Amino acid sequence: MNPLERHDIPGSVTAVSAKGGLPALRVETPDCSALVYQHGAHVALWGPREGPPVLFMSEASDFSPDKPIRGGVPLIFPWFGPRDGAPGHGTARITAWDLTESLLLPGGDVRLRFTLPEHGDSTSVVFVVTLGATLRMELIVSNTGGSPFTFENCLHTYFQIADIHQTEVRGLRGVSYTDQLLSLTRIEEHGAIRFTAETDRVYQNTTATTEIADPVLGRLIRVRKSGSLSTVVWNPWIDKAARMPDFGDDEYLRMLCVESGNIREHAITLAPGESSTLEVEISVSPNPGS
Ligand code: TA6
Repeated sequence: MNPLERHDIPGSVTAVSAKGGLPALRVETPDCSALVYQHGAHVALWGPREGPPVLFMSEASDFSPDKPIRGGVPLIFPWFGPRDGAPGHGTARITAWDLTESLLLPGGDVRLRFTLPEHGDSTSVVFVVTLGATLRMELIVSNTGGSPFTFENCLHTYFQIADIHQTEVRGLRGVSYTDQLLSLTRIEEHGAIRFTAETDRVYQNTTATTEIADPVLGRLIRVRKSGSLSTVVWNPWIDKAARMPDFGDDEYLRMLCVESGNIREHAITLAPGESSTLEVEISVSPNPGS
């Protein structure tokens, strides 16, 4: 019995046994096709019904209960990055979330609501995803305990592109970043970001909407966010791609992460009873010139 079956909506939402036998929901709306796993409440596929997906998924990704899925939108909580003796990028993305609601909205969009099961701290964590012509995601953390709670969060989104050499990221001009490879801080971005090597940058104190210009696919992917002061831009390039067992050696050519969250100095501290919402909306427009 698929634990998600009771949330089926005929013609729109179908519980399936997806890769690795993991329970997932296949979603079809008038404007999009999507696949959302219970594991990590992970949006693994989203894009227009015709044409290339907007989210990237590695052909080599693991689909097992104790591993993160390499692609789509990993939900990063309650910490970002490595931590001694604990899973990198936190535990939320390797936990099976509870699906509490599936809703067919007027106009045909589908809304899914997941909650993170008991996870050893005094917070409630809810993920709401609305699937349609745009992909809208909200990660809502509430402090249900009696003392302050500090955490990092991030929607670690993998985008599909045609050729990293011809792709650029716009919108971060003037924003300073930390280069994770050089651990240099406060380098100011002077214009559009282009890629010629491994790129791992944490842009801080920015609420900017970013755009990924893909002239080969002739599309502009727009990433609008709220409740976020950090944007991470990452491409593993050749050597790191080769070191990642769940990632094809040449897949760096066809993917790019633009991640939205609150990390490092922008970690969030909630007082008892307080909540915070990280929201990201992804949209795509044709842009032959890009
Ligand atoms: O967001 C960039 C980053 O922190 C990179 O340093 C790289 O490690 C990437 O996340 C992927 O992390 P993962 O734990 O999913 O392999």
